[in-house]
Amino acid sequence: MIFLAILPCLPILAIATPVIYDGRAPLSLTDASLDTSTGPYLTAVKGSTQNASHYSSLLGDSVPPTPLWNKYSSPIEQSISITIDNSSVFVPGGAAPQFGFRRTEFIAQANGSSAALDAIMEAGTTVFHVSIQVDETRPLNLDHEYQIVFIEPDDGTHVFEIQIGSPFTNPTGSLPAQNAHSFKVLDHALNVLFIAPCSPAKWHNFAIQVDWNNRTLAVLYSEDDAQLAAVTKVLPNLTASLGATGQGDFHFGVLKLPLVNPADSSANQADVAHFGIQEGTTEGLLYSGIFVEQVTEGVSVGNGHTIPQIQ
Ligand SMILES: *[C@@H]1O[C@H](CO)[C@@H](O)[C@H](O)[C@H]1NC(C)=O
Ligand SMILES: *[C@@H]1O[C@H](CO)[C@@H](O)[C@H](O)[C@H]1NC(C)=O
Ligand SMILES: *[C@@H]1O[C@H](CO)[C@@H](O)[C@H](O)[C@H]1NC(C)=O
Ligand SMILES: *[C@@H]1O[C@H](CO)[C@@H](O)[C@H](O)[C@H]1NC(C)=O
Ligand SMILES: CC(=O)N[C@H]1CO[C@H](CO)[C@@H](O)[C@@H]1O
Repeated sequence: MIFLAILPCLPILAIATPVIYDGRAPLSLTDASLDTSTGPYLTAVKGSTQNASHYSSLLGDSVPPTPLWNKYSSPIEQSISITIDNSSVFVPGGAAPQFGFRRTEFIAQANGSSAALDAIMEAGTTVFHVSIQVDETRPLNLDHEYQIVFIEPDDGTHVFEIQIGSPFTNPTGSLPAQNAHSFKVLDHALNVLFIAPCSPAKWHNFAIQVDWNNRTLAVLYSEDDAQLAAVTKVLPNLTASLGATGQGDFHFGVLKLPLVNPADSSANQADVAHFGIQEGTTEGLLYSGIFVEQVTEGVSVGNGHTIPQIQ
């Protein structure tokens, strides 16, 4: 009896809400599966001259994933390293190489299709979970804008976005911009909803609750093993489109915008995808804790706990 009395209260490890997409890299996933886009990620958005495993890798037990979903048991996932270098020039099918950007992004997919997943993941009210840690061996240059998590419908807008660095401006403003060193969560109209200082060696845990019918957003946040808590109210996001037009691929990774090149024509200076200054350095971020859930049974906040949908 005494034994029972002193046992700690063990939390329930299962996530209660239906998980629609689980992007927590299984321990069995290998870099070879990244090359072939086998598994939870489509890895096509990268430099055209190298395989995906040149730009991204699975970290096994070398960098523990966010403790939020991995604290009370052996990790259920491995962290992912996503990097860019000067060869990270994406060539969209049939279009001009994007010499203005450097980018490596993973896209959520299920059964080899992102579109089929989008239709399920982007209906009703769903919550997008992602944890981010800086890669201290490959620091970002925060004079640039980095778009690191977003949902992109066909019109190229973002339903929401997580950004770090100095927002691109033409002409270039004073650098680094205010809050360049913080993560920013933006709505579809690019209003900043939430700012989180970026600290080394910490997991920054974000969750974005999206109501796809009423077009609202709410943001939850925590660091390391602290439970997620709402950091905004439910906010309107009415510039986003309704229905299939408003659905798009769920991206995470490193998309680095250029700085304006004073030597370019004014038309080219405004063409961020194809022109501008890039240093060509190797830079990266670490990801874990990626999944999408329905809110029918609440929002998972970590350590086995859920809270009701943010109202
Ligand atoms: C990409 O991977 C394939 C299959 O392993 C290999 O044959 C090819 O040489 C690799 N390409 C580069 C650029 O390393
Ligand atoms: C980076 O790549 C661009 C485009 O291919 C090239 O013009 C530039 O010289 C390269 N920069 C470095 C530092 O290698
Ligand atoms: C993927 O396939 C499984 C097994 O057939 C199915 O249960 C699941 O709904 C599919 N997911 C999507 C997004 O199509
Ligand atoms: C969504 O909007 C409908 C009416 O447009 C309203 O009845 C409902 O309460 C709203 N739901 C939320 C979660 O705001
Ligand atoms: C936070 C916020 O209110 N964001 C925007 C959501 O969409 C509407 C469009 O109607 C904007 O006016 C809001 O600023």
